[in-house]
Amino acid sequence: MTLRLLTTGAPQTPDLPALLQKIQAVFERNQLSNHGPEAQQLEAEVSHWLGVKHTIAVANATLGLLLACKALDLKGEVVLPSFTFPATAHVLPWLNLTPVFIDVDPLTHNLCPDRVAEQITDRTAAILGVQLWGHLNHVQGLKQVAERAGIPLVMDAAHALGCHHEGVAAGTQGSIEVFSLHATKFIHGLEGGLMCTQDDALAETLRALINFGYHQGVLQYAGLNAKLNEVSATVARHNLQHRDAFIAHNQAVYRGYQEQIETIQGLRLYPYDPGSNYQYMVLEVFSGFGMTADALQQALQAEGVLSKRYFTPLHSSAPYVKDLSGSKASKEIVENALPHTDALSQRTLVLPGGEQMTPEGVARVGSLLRRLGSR
Ligand code: T4K
Repeated sequence: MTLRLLTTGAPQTPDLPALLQKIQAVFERNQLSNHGPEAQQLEAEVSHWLGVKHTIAVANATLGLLLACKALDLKGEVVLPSFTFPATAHVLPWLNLTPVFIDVDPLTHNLCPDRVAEQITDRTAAILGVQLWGHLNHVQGLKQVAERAGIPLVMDAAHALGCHHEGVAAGTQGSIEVFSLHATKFIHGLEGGLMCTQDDALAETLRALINFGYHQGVLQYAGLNAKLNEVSATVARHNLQHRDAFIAHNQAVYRGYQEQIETIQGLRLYPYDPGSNYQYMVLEVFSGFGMTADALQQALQAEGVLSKRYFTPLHSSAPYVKDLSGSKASKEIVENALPHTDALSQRTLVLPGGEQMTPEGVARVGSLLRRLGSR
């Protein structure tokens, strides 16, 4: 019997025949881009769902973050975590902004507001927080730190669509928050992103920046082309209709993994809050397991289970060590490693999740982990 390949990041697109009909209608309408009806509907639906005043669809979250920093006209340093996907940081050098990488909390994998407050100086232009794995508990704290310092809070909410904490939804707290609609995400539009803000003026600027800088037909900024096309918007709207089923399924897969993993020495499953979308099945591999995360990834791959290792510590990665040489931030990076970031990047592995995972699939991964751990 051939076993099915299980892959981290497998896209979820239910009810394909219905989706294909909707895509056909896009081509029949003959408006394929330039803020067409699908993009407009997507924005309205997301704003209504999250309770945020403005949602602006964008070509991907990386461009969304870049344009968020541009719209806020930031100058100087930006405080951000080192343990994140490179896109979070990569937008900064494009705008001549200097990243100040700080360590994350080893339990939540996210920024700790008190540590962020310690790093704020008169050069700090903004806080660039991340809702890594859809974790939101630190957002109110970050917002308070930003308000006290009189600087904006940009949230990289790439992982956090549909997540909420104590009644507050992701997308509603930062000056601008940016979600990803990449193929691997909870809700995807092949590629895509969403920029959310409660601020009318920022929303207008963002709308101009994604459209070459045209504001009400007048060229006002050196903008980009970062519009979301109509097919991507259609796919995202289609998937959005299935969001409750996605979350329920993700939750069931997560609980299945919990049962499988709780008795295995040296493994920890990332603890989710109930308001999460439960998208990522994040495993931490400690020395008690008897195998490193790298070795475990290879052993799983040999059995047809494709996991992903996240994240490269950005503070010591080539673009930033080189770009910052000579600056104060760079010296701190060399002199003080970020111990939690370094340790997490050594031990974190994301297991397959999403609609491909049946209870049998979860049991298969669980029994592999038990067998590999007891070697
Ligand atoms: N901020 C954060 C915190 C992020 O995590 C991300 C992206 C961003 C910002 C930027 O968002 P976008 O600009 O992308 O909207 C993947 C995704 O490409 C990336 O979007 C995502 N985060 C990141 C966490 O994961 P990679 O390079 O690690 O994985 P990739 O693209 O090789 O895909 C992972 C696995 O998924 C593959 O091994 C196979 C499977 N896969 C992937 C695709 C694209 C499929 O089965 N089918 C597919 O079509 O970045």
